[in-house]
Amino acid sequence: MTYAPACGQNQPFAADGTAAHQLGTTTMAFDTIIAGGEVITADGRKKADVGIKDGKVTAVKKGLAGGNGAAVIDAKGKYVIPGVLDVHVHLELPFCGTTSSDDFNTGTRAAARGGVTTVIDFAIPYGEDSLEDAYKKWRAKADPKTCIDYCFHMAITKWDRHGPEMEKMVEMGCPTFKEFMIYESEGWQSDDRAIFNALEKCKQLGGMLLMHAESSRVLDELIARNHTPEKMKKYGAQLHGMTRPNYIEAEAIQRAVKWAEVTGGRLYIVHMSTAEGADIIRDAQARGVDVYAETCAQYLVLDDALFKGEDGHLYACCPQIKKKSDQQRLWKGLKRGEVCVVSTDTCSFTREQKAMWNGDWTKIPMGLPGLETLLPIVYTHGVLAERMSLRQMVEKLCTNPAKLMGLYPQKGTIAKGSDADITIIDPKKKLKVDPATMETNTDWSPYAGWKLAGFAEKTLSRGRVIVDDYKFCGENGWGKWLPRKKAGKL
Ligand code: DUC
Ligand code: ZN
Ligand code: ZN
Repeated sequence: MTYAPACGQNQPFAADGTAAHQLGTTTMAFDTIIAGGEVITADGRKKADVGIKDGKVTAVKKGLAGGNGAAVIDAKGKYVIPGVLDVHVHLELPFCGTTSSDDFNTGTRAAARGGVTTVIDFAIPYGEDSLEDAYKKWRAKADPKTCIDYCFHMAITKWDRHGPEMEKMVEMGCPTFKEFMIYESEGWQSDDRAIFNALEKCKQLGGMLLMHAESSRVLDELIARNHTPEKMKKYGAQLHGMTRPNYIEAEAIQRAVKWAEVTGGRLYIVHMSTAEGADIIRDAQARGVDVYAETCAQYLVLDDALFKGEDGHLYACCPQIKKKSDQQRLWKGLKRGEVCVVSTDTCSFTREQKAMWNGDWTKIPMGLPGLETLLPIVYTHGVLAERMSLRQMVEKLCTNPAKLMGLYPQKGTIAKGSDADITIIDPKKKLKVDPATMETNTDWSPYAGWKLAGFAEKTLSRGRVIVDDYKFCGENGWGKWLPRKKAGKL
């Protein structure tokens, strides 16, 4: 018997997620078999079937037989890849005087449609909040709504208050921390003392420090020099790029790398956007510094000419999109390895929210939607454009993020014992990006009108089909909190 489970049908699950065979008396070897596809992992590619039981992968080999009611998904001619991990998202984030428009529901529906099966958000303490307060607030926002598995990095915004809590947070399942070198006005900024101390502590605890690296004092000076009515009239949103030359990121990365080098603490540079940054990371890794770098899809395919357009302000994110030469260097870094993860920094705002800028670039809510288009962009502009192999794509989107964030091999691969988080893509089928038909809660997309291959034809989360025929069919609250023990290494 061969059939593909359709949206809301043939799902071997009861409403509470219990597998059907646990409810009835029939014993099945598998709940679901993904048959006849090409399975791609970071180790290579092979034609194989994938057998799934109780939400776990239990076999990866040719010729798995169905029977006893196992659902069979026909994957002939398709790529079967591990579900993508987007380890850098901001859902429902109070930021820039508003709140990002994708919440844990719309954001994770969009994620599923883009083949993403795990997200890691950032729990950020506000006011006098402790890390534990932030953790509880973020759990309260996420738990009822999230459609795929998830966890948080803990943002340290006041070293003296939050540093002593780091050990407890690791015990509570959060071994990755974040510091921001900018955002003084949001109350999030960390100075060198906080960075040095947090890296030392990460070393003791088996944790990792994620760093938003931009050099704040010089950045503030450049903003102040340009913040005049004449300049704003003349340059509009271009000032966003003009006030953040590449050295703003490069100097900050250099400094953070130095503190990692002398403390031995593991450092992960988030959303690296510059060629200079990639050079610094490569040199540091060659010296043996325990440092990793991610970039985001937008830095690989968009460039700062966009700020000149009428809608230029929509593209403001932080750090801002740079030049084509930076894109080329980041692609090269991905191929060679000094850039090891692609994420999105999803922080969506609607046109109405972006309009808050009213001609002043310092008031633009900064961020872009991205979860729904991450895999299609990396597949289309990376693999199909021959900038990386399929195997490398899986490494950067699935395996490396799972390893570094302490989720491997539960996530990030297709192997016996791993969660059955699986994305099936048709190698050739292209869809046109159209905000009107997307799950993401924005009325625009940086990629509107682009034709992209690599959208999820099907997405499975712990064995359950949550996207079928490119449409979301999961449910709110299906996503599980993922406690972790330690950060990992590559
Ligand atoms: N950058 C953004 O563009 N948005 C959210 C936070 C950040 O660092
Ligand atoms: Zn950031
Ligand atoms: Zn971010």
